[in-house]
Amino acid sequence: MSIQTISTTPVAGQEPGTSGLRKKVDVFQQAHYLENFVQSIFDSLDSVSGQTLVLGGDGRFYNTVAIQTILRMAAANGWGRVLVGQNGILSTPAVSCIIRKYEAYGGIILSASHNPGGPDGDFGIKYNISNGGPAPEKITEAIYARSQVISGYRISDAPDVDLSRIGQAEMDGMQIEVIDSVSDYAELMQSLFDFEAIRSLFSSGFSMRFDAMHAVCGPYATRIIEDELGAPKGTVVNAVPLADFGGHHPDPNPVNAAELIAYMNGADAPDFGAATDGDADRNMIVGRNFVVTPSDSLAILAANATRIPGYSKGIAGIARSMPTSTAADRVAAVLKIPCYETPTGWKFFGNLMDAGKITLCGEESYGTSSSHIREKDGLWAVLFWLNLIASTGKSVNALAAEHWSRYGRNYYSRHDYEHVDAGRANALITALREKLFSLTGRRLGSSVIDRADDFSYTDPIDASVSEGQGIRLLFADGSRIIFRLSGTGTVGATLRVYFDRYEPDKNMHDLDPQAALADLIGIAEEVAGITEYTGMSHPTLIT
Ligand code: VG1
Ligand code: CO
Repeated sequence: MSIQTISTTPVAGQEPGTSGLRKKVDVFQQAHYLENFVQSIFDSLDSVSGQTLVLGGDGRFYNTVAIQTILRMAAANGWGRVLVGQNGILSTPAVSCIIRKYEAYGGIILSASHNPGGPDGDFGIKYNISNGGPAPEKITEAIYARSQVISGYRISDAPDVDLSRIGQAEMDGMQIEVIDSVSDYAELMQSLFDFEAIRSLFSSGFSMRFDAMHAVCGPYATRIIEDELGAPKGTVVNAVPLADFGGHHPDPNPVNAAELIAYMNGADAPDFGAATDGDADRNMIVGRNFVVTPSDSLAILAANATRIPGYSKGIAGIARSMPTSTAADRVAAVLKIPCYETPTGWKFFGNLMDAGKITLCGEESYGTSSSHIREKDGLWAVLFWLNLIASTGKSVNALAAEHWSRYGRNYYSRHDYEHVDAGRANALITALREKLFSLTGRRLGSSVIDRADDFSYTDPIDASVSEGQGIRLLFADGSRIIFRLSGTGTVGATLRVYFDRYEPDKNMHDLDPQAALADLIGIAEEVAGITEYTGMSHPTLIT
């Protein structure tokens, strides 16, 4: 076997977005496309010689091909050891867990997360650093810069490695360990939650449906919820990861997980429902006829954290992404702990966790997690809720209602306008940016804009600055409207408009969120001219 250097030329657009590089599968299939990007990752790191890399993906189409290429390139670039999930399968939280546990140098995750898969779907690749978290902007910017000047990549001509069996292999002096995809993660979950209490809950007849959406959480949820916690077989549905996710969009929100929602609204609904996304880092928590918003989920977990063994000593602080509702801020104020507001994307939480400033964090996009790893963690959130239900004896609905009556309710919704012409979407944001000054102090209906700005974040730990993170309209009564463009899409642009309104009055906690937010929704149209810019009179997705 020999190591070759293949000459190549830069490909435009290899710029990682909110969470890695995501493109259509056929883009990744172009000659040298994947190789260029992987070599750019390796070239952007300090010496990788002899280091350990963790490698796995969510099982989507092209996963198995890409894994073999990356193994050959890792060997040719002098990595000492690669820990790869059996059959190339590792969830995003599992990669984070394994990097930390085995003190690896970093990890590569093959996933386009909640984006659809299959030959006509999306593929993606993200690099995680030694703390287990997504590479910070300093590194993603270096990777992109490198990809724009690359002239060659190194690759071995070794044959494919058999990844179907757990065990060891060797490639050009590099050790390859095929590891069980679930064990390390399952062990970590056991160390955080009261498995005994959850087992008793299930043995007393508590019923649940976990929808793995034909994505990577299936094997994890089956092993932990059915095999270890004793939930009846069949509790986890759509449990076998499929290369095209069964043709669905593996995004656990009420629209894309409609089947679960219908089941939870039906006459025979179980006590508890949950779903996770393509790479198992997102989660949706569902009660009977009721969906917990992710922003509320973060706040409720924070308020109840001391009931959970892994957090019994309390939490140091909370962080939420800027568009996420301010529900968690109210809990932090009562607990007298800090609440940080970061730009969208998990990479901004890592520094705060490494410095011990926060324990829990979350995003409105169905992401919640804690400092047990450095990624969002879908199954962790589900186990947290199960532990909470077991220790309080209360239903999801009751836990949420009690939370609102104590802290008030944040009505919250996100409106997405997908597949917008990129030029038009950028023009909308630019026009808003130009109006910021004149918007401050303006009265719209019964609301007054206290402040209008473009969110900028200075990392409290390393002082790095991230600008242009979303247009914020902050109203005098605490309501907020936020506009930003997605950084994970692969076709045109997606405009996201986020609405957040606080309602302290207990008697007003049963409104339909869209009705409760109607005034703000009208103001967003008036201020931004969404219909005119996008050509759409309604959002394509409301969550
Ligand atoms: C979206 C979400 C963001 C999340 C990101 C990755 O990004 O809004 O909160 O961190 O996806 O999630 P954007 O730029 O499209 O709004 V996942 O589950 O794709 O790793
Ligand atoms: Co995801």
